[in-house]
Amino acid sequence: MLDCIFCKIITGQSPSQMVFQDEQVSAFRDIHPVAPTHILIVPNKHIASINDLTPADEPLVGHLFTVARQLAVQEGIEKTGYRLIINTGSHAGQMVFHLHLHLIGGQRVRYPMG
Ligand code: DGP
Repeated sequence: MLDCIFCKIITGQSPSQMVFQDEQVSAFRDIHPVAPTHILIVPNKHIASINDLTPADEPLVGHLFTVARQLAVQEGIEKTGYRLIINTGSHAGQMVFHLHLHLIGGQRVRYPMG
């Protein structure tokens, strides 16, 4: 997607603090962190939201979660705990319409974010 900021980050056209990338997903630090660890894990292919997933995406969605777990270990927060959030649509406050998993931790998290 030409006008998608996350697509530009994934391809390196826009800067980010990338912490992980493979053929399926990318993970980079949120520009407005709400906790010491705030990482966004995104599919490399453009999927606007959970509403746009198909059964064919199930392995990709599973991979998003195992990468989140791996990054929690890398950040040293797997034992203290962390929150995973996926906002979908306007009532949930989704601002960027490229599916992303927020990985938030490193301090006691408050509701709803951080
Ligand atoms: P959401 O409300 O779930 O759509 O959250 C989108 C998040 O994306 C928000 O926490 C801020 C973050 N974000 C928006 N633009 C950029 C950007 O250009 N770079 C980075 N690293 N994060 C961004």
